[in-house]
Amino acid sequence: MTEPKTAAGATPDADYVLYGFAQSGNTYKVALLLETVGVQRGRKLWAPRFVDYFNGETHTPEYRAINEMGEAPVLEFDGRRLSQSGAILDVLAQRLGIHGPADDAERTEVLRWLLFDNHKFSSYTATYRFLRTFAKAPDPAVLQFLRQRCEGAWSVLDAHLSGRAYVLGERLTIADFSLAGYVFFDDEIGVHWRKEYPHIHAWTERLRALPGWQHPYALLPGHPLPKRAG
Ligand SMILES: N[C@@H](CCC(=O)N[C@@H](CS)C(=O)NCC(=O)O)C(=O)O
Repeated sequence: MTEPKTAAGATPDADYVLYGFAQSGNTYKVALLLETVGVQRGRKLWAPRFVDYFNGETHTPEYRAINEMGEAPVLEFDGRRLSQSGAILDVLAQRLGIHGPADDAERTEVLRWLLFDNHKFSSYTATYRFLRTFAKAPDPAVLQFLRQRCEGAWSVLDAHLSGRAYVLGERLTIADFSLAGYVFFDDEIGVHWRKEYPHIHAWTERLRALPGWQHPYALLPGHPLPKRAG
């Protein structure tokens, strides 16, 4: 395994090295879990390794050797590298013994929400927010299509959270961390959770109250955007 290139200030002996960047809500899902569990346990569990996505790093052969899927996040631990935030959250819940499902029924429920998140909630929200915030001249028709898909997914979660503190009920699980990837970029998405999706708003407030909670731009390296190469 090649030596990880850690960002400035990273702890080289951290248990987990997280490849990612501040604008990546998919990276944030994992960072937020590691940070809040670390604060709860009084120990820093992870160090970031900055991925220069906006200068094309995920397309380089070197990065494809790290993750054949060419994506962030990647979690490095015990000499292995794992991609896909849902798989990473599942492994972390098992290894850290926290935020995982308590029985088979909960395991199925967690999986159901991780799949919904990856297929619809985070994926549409991320794509829409990317075009709206970072693309030079987004096609208005594409933006409108994606906005509708987002609103459908946001409505599903909002209805589900009515009368529930967290996705599985009263207990915080990895399903919450997964769905929380992009929700704190509300200004960049152009959504007013409190007015339009009050149950999502209340849930984001609960997450914000977790000891160790930080906004993705504070928790991960790369904000503000690095200069474009060339
Ligand atoms: N389903 C994946 C999505 C990961 C993903 O789309 N990552 C973005 C950054 S947020 C990425 O690295 N994209 C690289 C590319 O598309 O070239 C996960 O949950 O980890």
